[in-house]
Amino acid sequence: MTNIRSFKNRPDLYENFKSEVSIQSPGRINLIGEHTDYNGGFVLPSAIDKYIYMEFRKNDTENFCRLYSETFKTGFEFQLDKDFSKGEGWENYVLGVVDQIQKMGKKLEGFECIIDSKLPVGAGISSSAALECGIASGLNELFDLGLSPLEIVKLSQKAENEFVGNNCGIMDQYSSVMSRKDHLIMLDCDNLDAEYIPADFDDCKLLLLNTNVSHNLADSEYNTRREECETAVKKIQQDHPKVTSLRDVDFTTLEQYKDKLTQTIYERCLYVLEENKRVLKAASTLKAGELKKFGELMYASHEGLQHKYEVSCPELDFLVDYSRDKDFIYGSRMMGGGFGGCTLNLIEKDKIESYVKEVSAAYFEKFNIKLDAISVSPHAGTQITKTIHQ
Ligand code: GAF
Repeated sequence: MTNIRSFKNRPDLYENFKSEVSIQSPGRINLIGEHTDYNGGFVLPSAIDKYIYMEFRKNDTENFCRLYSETFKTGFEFQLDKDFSKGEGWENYVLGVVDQIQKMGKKLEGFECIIDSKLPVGAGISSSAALECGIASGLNELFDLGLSPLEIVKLSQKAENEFVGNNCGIMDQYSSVMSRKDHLIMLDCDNLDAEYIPADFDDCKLLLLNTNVSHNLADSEYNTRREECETAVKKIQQDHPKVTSLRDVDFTTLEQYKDKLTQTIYERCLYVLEENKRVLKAASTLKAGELKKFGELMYASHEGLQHKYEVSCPELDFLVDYSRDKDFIYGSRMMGGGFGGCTLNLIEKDKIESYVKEVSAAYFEKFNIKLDAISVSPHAGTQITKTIHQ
């Protein structure tokens, strides 16, 4: 028997809600360092000023929980004391987090939650991590669970790996929770050392162009890429037992294994090694204010993702190619897992309006799909905006 009952269209739940804890949980951007997190490598992300808003309250029951998404007009109910079966879509991100919290031995009671998301789904700005981390942060506050921010990050990632079944790395959850306003996080995903770099883009801004496509091979191909990298690590480990991830492999060693790996797996690894090098370089160009050099690294990252890692798609490639001869765009690349979602563009502020008009028309003519433009800035991670503990 399933423990979950889904329902639709209950605006009354939203209208009469007396909240005890309010959370805003942000999406994220990643300037460079894609598919490196689960390889123990480097990333350069930040939360953005676009959020999922959540309201929580206790309901004086031991086990009854009810959540409603004002955005999707769908909701579901479940019991804490029963085994969780899987739900549909967004329900699983919530259930996965509740499951992890209970597995940590933390005591929850019945609660209700209303969700209002301003993050587009499938755009590669990690609405799923925002939902997981927001639920974990809200329950932490409501029930005084004593979870640290890093515990929230880790349990949310675990929820996605173990309950949802996406073998994601830690970047999205880390940036959703740990970001600081106007800073990028130079994160070493091997040991979680983080350096906060001021995000000073001078006359430029970060512009997301949402392809509004999300090809359905994204999840399966993501897990395949991860397996390909792990296959290479296992091979190399036979002679080098200290190697635990591609982070421990240098270019010379990889070359020695070229004939022992398939051409595809070799290319995947080469991309990861090159991307890690690019992230380190990108961080130093940013600190030196060399934005044009930074932009070149973004283009190089896209090339690698397109040809060696093969996670791009025609819509993303079109947008990156379209920007190439525009001297007011310093860099452009696909962002996130790939196969759809957004490109991230470093563009001169005063050219944004006219460029968006031009590229939207060209994109529509080519694919018959509307392009969405979202201007973003690095912002703080998950915030508690109201709490019973104040
Ligand atoms: C997705 C994953 F969730 C991240 O962990 C990361 O691997 C990213 O794709 C690619 O860089 O957003």
